[in-house]
Amino acid sequence: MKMMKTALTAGALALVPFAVLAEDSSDPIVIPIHNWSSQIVMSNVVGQILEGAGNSVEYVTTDSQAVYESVRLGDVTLEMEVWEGAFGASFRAAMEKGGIVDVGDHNAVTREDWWYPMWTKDACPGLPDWKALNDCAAIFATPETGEKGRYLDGPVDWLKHGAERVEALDMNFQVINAGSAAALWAEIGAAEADKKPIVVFNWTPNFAEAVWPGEFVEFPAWEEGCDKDPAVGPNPDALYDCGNPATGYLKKAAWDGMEAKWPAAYAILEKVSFTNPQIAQMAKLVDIDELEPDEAATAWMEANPDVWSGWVN
Ligand code: TMO
Repeated sequence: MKMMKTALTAGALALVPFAVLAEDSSDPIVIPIHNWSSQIVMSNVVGQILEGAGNSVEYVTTDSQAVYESVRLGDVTLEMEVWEGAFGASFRAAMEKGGIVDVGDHNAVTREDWWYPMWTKDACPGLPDWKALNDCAAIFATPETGEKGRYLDGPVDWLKHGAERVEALDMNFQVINAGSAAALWAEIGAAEADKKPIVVFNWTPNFAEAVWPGEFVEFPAWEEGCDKDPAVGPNPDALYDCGNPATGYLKKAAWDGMEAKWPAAYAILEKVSFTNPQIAQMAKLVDIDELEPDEAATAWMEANPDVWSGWVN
C-alpha cells in the first residue's frame, strides 16, 4: 500500500477507489500463542510475513479456549489454528455472540483423538476398535490408575472431554491430563524401548506421525451435536459419546474489526493456507530439531519461499 501511494501522482490517486488506498494502522497486530508447536511456529511465520509487509506485530501467550472470546473483543487480532475437534465448540459460541470472523480453511484435514503407537496393537489385536481397546484395559493399568487402564489426555485447556467419554461409554479407563504436549511425547518415548502398550491423546498433522507409526482409536463416529444433545451418539443419556471429527477442519479466525483497521494484513491472512505436511514440518523444527519458535519460523520461510511469497504481492 505504501509503495502504491508513492508511485502514483496526486491526479492518479483521485481515480483509485478509497478502499485500495486505506493504509494499515501502525498499531500492533496481536497474535496469540498457545501450547503446541505447529501453532506457535505458524503464528511466527504469519507474524514475520506481516512484519515484512510493514505491519507491527505483538505475540501474547493465551489460553487456547479463552482466545475466542479475546478475538471477539478485539484484544487479540487473529487465530491461526482453529482445530475443529478441540476448539469447534468455543469458536461456534464466539461466532454466535459476534465480533469474530471465519477467515477460511487451511488446505488441511485434521484429527485429534485417542491414539496408540503401532506396537500397542501386538498386545491388543482388536484395535483400533474402541470396544477392543476397552476389553484390553488391564494391559494399560498402572499403579496410578489401579485396575483401570491409563489414558493420557492432552492438557486441560484443550478440553478433550476424555473423562466424560469414558463415563458415557462406560469404559474401564482412568483419564490423566498431561501437563504439556512435551509430556505426551515423553510418554511415547519412554514406552518405546520395551514396546509397552500405551494410549495417549495425539493429533494430525503433527511431527509425531513421522516418528512413531500409530493409529487413532475408532470410537462411535462423530455426529454434529454429540457435545450438545444427549440423544446424539450411542448413549441416549450422555454427551461426548462419540469420537472427535475424523476429517476435521483447520480454520483461521480474526476480530471482525481487523479488515477495516489493517486491510492489507487482512488480505494476506485471507490468502494464507498451509497443508498437512507443511504444518507437520513446522512442529518438527521445534519438537525434533529443537529450534526456538521464531528461528523455526525463519528457517521454514527460507526453505519454502514459493509457498508464501505469492500471498504478499
Ligand atoms: C489442539 N491440538 C492440535 C493440540 O489438538
